Amino acid sequence: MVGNHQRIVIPNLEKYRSGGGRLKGLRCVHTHLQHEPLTQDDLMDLALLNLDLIAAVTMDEHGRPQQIHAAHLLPEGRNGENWEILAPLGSGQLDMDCQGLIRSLESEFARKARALKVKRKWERAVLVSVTTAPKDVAQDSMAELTELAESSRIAVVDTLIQHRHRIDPRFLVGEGKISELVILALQRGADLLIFDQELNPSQVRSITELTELKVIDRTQLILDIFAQRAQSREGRIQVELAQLKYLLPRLTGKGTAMSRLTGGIGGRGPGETKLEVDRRRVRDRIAHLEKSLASIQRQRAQRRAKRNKKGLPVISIIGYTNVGKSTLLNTLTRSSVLAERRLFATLDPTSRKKRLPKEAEVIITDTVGFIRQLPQELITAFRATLEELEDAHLLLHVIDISHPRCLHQIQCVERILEELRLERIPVLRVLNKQDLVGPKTVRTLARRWDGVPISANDEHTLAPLLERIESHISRLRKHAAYAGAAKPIAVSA
Ligand SMILES: Nc1nc2c(ncn2[C@@H]2O[C@H](COP(=O)(O)OP(=O)(O)OP(=O)(O)O)[C@@H](O)[C@H]2O)c(=O)[nH]1
Ligand SMILES: [Mg+2]
Repeated sequence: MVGNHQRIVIPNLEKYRSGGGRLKGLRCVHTHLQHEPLTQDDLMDLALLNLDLIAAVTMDEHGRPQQIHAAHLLPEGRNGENWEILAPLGSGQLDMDCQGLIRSLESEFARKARALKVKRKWERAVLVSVTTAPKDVAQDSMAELTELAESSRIAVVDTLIQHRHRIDPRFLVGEGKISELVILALQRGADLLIFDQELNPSQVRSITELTELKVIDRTQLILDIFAQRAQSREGRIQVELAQLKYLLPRLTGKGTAMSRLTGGIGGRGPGETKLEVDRRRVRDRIAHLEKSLASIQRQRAQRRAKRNKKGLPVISIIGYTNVGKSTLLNTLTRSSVLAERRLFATLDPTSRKKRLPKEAEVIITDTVGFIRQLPQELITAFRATLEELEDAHLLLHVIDISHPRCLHQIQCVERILEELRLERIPVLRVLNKQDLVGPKTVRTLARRWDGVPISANDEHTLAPLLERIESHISRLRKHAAYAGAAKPIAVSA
């Protein structure tokens, strides 16, 4: 390598081994012209490249070697430092056992990696947010990213938020932070970086190349959760479509970045082999999936039409993810749809009949939860499922009032309803999980948001909700009879 008096440029080392708790198998020995010991840049190279050792040789005025400054990485941080700088050696004292040192370091790194592996069934990730947003907004978003990761069975070993006035378009994070990230990941046994911000293809590539870690963003994480959750044939097709559409514009490059991106988390997602194919074949696959989806959706439309002919009022439960929609459906209709403390437990809509206390029979449907920045690919893929909401005569907007960010969640749901052009359907706000909040807060919120407080898991709390639903339905029925609305509602029952 040749550099100038300020810096050296390290060539591409991609083909050297890395990962698995091992060092790079390379030592970097270079000269320093001005007697200076190792610089910050040197230490950064050490960390970023995962070098076995970095050494700088200073020299006297005749150009003869004088002192050797060397440093190596530490398997465990010490006093906030991730490397050990060795005491400078004279040029005549170079009898250190380099091989032995590196061997013992490597075995320590490997032992740590093994210990982590035994403990982990889950992948380990460092979450990163690079943002110009205010601190609390960034922290809230990060908290949600953590929930998302955990819902995808990824252990969050650390988080890092960087506030910037300007975002670096190449790496997003500043270069200094990148090396901090690499070291953090190495020490905490993480092999995955998850960014809260959407990354463009070239950012994924450059961060992957620089860090040699798997890099994904929030969108990909959500897609991944959906991929794990999809049960029905329709759901699986929709998710694969969304994944492929997300991937297509990113299929430009080659090399490590791409294979990692397509590998998804733990090799889930569309899978590497399937995606080593070129863009044309991805497009073919998309076309094929769209065709199968269309045929499934025709059947679904027939079912819908049949249901509509029966003329039963349809009540759809909607809301942010994990607020208790499925739990409410279960309690209302005594069914046992999967309800879980995970984001996006429900992907496939479920419908159940229910007879309301006073009279009418209604259909209640449970839907997929909403989330902030719901990836556009998913909205498109799930359009048909979401369109079913158009049939609803009443939307129950379930809100988790025990959630610290519930106001944001409400706003987000209302925005998505607008985007789906559903805002003309009457909405009843249902304030769920009242058991987790003090009675005074419940009263205040019920007044402020004009909602009905309930505990979805406790049947005894549902009477006021049922009353409100009944009065809505009967008002609707009068209105429908009066206005001759297109949507027929059974007057019998
Ligand atoms: N304490 C309490 N917990 C509740 C209540 N309602 C639901 N939960 C819990 O909240 C979690 C999420 O419930 P789900 O019914 O799966 O929520 P969801 O809205 O269907 O979620 P997704 O389908 O993932 O969008 C579960 O662990 C429920 O047990 C409630 O009234 N009180
Ligand atoms: Mg659910």
